Amino acid sequence: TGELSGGCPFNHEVKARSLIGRQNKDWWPEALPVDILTQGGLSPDPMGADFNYAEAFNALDYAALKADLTALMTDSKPWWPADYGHYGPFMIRMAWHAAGTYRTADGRGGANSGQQRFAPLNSWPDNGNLDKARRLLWPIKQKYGKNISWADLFILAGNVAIESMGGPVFGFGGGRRDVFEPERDIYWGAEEQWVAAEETRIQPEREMELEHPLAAIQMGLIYVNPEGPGGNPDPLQSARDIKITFERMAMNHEETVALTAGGHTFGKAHGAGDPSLVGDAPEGADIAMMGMGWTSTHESGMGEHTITSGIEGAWVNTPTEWSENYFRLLLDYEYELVRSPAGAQQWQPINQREEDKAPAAHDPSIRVPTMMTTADMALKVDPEFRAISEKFRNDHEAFKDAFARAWFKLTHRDMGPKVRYLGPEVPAEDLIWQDPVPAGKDPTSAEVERFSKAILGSGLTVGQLVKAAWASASSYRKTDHRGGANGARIRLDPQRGWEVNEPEELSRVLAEIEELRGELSMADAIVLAGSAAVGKAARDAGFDVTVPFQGGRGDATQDWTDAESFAVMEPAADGFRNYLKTKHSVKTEELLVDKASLLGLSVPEMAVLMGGLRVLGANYQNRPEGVLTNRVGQLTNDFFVNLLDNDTFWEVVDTSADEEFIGYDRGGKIEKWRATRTDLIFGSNSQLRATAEVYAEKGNEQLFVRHFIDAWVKVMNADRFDLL
Ligand code: HEB
Repeated sequence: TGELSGGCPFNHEVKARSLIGRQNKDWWPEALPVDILTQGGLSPDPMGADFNYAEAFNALDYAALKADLTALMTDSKPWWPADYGHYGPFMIRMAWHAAGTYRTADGRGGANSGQQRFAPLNSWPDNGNLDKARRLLWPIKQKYGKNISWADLFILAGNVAIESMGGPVFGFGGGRRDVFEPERDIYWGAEEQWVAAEETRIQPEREMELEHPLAAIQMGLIYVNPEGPGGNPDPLQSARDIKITFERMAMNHEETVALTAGGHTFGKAHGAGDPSLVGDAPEGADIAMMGMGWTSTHESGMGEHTITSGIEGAWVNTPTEWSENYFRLLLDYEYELVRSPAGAQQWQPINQREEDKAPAAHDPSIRVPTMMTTADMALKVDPEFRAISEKFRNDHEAFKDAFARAWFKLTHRDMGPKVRYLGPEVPAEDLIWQDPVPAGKDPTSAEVERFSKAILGSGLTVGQLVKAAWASASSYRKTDHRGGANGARIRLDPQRGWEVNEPEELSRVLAEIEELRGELSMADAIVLAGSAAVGKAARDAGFDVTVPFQGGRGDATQDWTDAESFAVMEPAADGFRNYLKTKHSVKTEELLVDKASLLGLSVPEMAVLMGGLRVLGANYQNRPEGVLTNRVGQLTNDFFVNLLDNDTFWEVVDTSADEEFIGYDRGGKIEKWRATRTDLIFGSNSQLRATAEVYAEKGNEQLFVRHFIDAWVKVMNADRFDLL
């Protein structure tokens, strides 16, 4: 498991990597290819596109569900007996690992689609035995059916677990709709092995930085190795890894300490015996195991004999009650390095008092020493973490509040704005990481008409208006539902200063829009300006169309904009504007596909927007690449017609850069066009070419315009959750 057998398909000398890295097919080449049935756009979702999860959730008997979950916590099953008779800690770990894959760089990972049910996450070493936690929830999932998604249930089970052990909880918002297939769009890394000691991703002596967008130290981990970097029990180095990985999870250092300490106030680690007796992870396990894995032949293989991480023992003497004991034991005792029965390195209190020992998980008459992992020791040894730990130790209320809030953030970070939260336990308080936007108001159609006329008469070009609207709306990403045109954060820091947005030109365009907007919000006016320009461009090309506009956006304030958390969203490339900040190890055309994927676009939508934006004049700095038309500013299919013209041949400008190309007329090598990789890929890639051909065909000019407008409106409205 977790190792690729046979020859390595990678040339290690080559730095270039593919966008998505290793996929399930690489790890489990023999897995059933269910995905062949999703070819041709056939959805694997048995609930169908018409299913409205919000409606179903709102019809849920929430109190009854919570009561059932509470009862489950202490209903120990013989096939996987609960430690201390309480499944609470186990459920917290499950919820934490569901949410903890979230990463800020691309918004991917996280709890919002129930991915822990699928490979590779269901089989990651770090998720060991969580298959049982999910299976314990099945009778409840089955009972409440469509009214609660798995994704919501994982997080709610974590909350109920905390509550049932007396811990603090800040709230719960439902609304995570399940998906029915493993994610294919996520880069988990390029390693050939999971949790391989020599392959830890941060190695300061080799001056390696954790590669973006990754947020875990090794393939197969949610964050860091509990035994220390590469298995080296060095708490200071562990602190470094923890800081980086939790920052990538959107957690500052105080939140990181609160979360870890609060989490390890509960439960225990499992390392009762020889880890080589543990069988294959779920995805590679025997069919009779029915989707469960890690079968262990160490004694009974469960209960007191469980092997998960290999570390053994509880952190505190009261593992099923919220308490102050974590910081007390961490800070009051000196610790020595010992080995667990599974051979893992862990830390044990020296001269531990009898009353500070923990009950054995399946026999309360026996008391056993508590332990700390190397990662816990980081909170004691690293000076910055230490100061926070002492603060929390001396102020338990502050710790409680910090844990509750950090847990809420962890588990809701990828749900987007608060309008998406459902249920009776949504906290009233606004939190800055929710990117709050005040409610807007729907403008009258007279106002819409007045502004459209005024802005088109302002002297600004179609390209300028389209670019401003695109810059505003295309910051959206469906992965964590952040960004988008609502709030008009394009006029705030940091977005207004992003290079891709051409700050000086943008500020001139925004000033003009501001002056003319009247009663419209800025957010509405920016979108409407772009849409009016698209409409004009279509009419100038001879098409009688209107571009639908839906107003009602609000304007956010700078105070309620977390500049730091938006900074990571700055595009390193935007193929739609033919913008590339610096050349990447990933091919430029892959960055376009990634951007399209974050926007939730289909192949035809991506193509039609690309081709349309080029001829409208929306290129970064009005660069000539890809503007394959002689009538810039008119919405035509010229891009596709000229791109696929057999009389043109293309040559690279600079072979080493391999980014820019010149298109020559075959008869005489006369320069006709300029283009980038992002442009040429629509002629060179067979699948994109097939789509490009459709839009270049005679008779499809109108179809192209219609599709462009549909895709444009989709992007403009991508973040209008208030309309759903
Ligand atoms: Fe934890 C458990 C590590 C964070 C919560 N953890 C655990 C374990 C380990 C760990 C190794 C054991 C497992 C077994 O079973 O064996 N963590 C860790 C690390 C980190 C963490 C390294 C980073 C620093 N946690 C965390 C957090 C949380 C948690 C943040 C929440 C909030 N955990 C937890 C719990 C548990 C654990 C609750 C218990 C579980 C049971 O009991 O089952």
